[in-house]
Amino acid sequence: MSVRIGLIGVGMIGQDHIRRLTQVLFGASVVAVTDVDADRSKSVAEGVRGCRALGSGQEVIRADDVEAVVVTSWGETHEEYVLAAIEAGKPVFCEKPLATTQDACLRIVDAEVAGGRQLVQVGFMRRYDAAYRAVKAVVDDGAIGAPLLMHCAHRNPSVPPQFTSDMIINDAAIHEIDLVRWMFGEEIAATQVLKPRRNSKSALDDPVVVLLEMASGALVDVELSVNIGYGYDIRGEVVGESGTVALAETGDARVKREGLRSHRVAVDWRERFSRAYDVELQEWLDALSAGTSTGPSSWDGYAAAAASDACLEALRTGGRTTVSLRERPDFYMKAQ
Ligand code: NAI
Ligand code: ISE
Repeated sequence: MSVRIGLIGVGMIGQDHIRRLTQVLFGASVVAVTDVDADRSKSVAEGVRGCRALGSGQEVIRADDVEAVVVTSWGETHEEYVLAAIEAGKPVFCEKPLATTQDACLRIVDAEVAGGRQLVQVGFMRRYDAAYRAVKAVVDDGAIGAPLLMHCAHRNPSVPPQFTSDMIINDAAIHEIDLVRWMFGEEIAATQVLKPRRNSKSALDDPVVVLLEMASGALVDVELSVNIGYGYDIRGEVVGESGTVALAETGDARVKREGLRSHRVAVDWRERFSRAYDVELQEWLDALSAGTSTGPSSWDGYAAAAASDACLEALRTGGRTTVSLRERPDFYMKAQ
């Protein structure tokens, strides 16, 4: 069975997801796209067999032949489209963040619960990355004892001009926020954000160090640098009671020449997480075909946004901010 998809927002990741949905994965066709940049959506639609450009996200969601929706527009626009997809009773894959605030995420959670069907999957693709899965397997196995600390680095070579200091938290750090909830199977209890000396090449509060206190007391530090220049570099190391486990750097060829050893650094997230996006969207398609749901849910999107709101508050006040979550509805209790 092939799922007919409508996609909203044909920018970088939108185009990359169209390529994988139509050329890499099984069981999907992209039949409609839209973008606030109408020329861009027209030119993207022209490159995809059987696809047309529509005038708005709402038109895409309402189109009779669109069975499922992919939202890859800017974060602040996600809420409107996810709510409309739920209203239309259509499954929706929404790129992270589910929405940029916890209040907006709660409106999505409430609408989904009221509709009685789990329709939303959030694009937290690191859960599908082979290197992160290998780290989690070691942690879950107990091989390094109880986890005490995790050190993470999230470095972008550069970010577009519209990227704000808040987005370092709610667009970039949101990945680690979700990742550690998944890695340790527990919630984040409190956050702090530290601002070291600023990168003179950046117009933002950049870098920042985010501290996440897990409910168990384990502590996670995340360095976020969004104008590091040299490449896209994602790191992680868990320190346990009796050992450590570090994220492998994937896909690198080690070169030795002219007295130097070197290996490649990914240019961006498309290269580093290419396979993770493939697995993530294939599992989504497979679940749709089976009439089930899978993957990070609206609840995960909400819990991550609650922690990112707390980080933003901590960034503003310079203090420690606790994270409090609403009670999790039974609706979201199924194992992921
Ligand atoms: P982008 O700026 O390259 O593309 C966004 C597109 O959405 C643009 O073409 C823009 O014109 C369009 N757009 C904006 N508002 C719209 C609206 N109301 N209706 C229709 N189209 C609209 O941005 P990018 O990097 O592709 O990011 C898009 C989303 O994907 C963001 O939420 C971002 O956080 C997420 N993302 C996720 C990644 C991941 O690793 N999972 C990687 C990169 C982006
Ligand atoms: C971007 O939107 C992504 O989601 C990438 O995965 C992330 O590493 C980057 O920092 C974000 O800007």
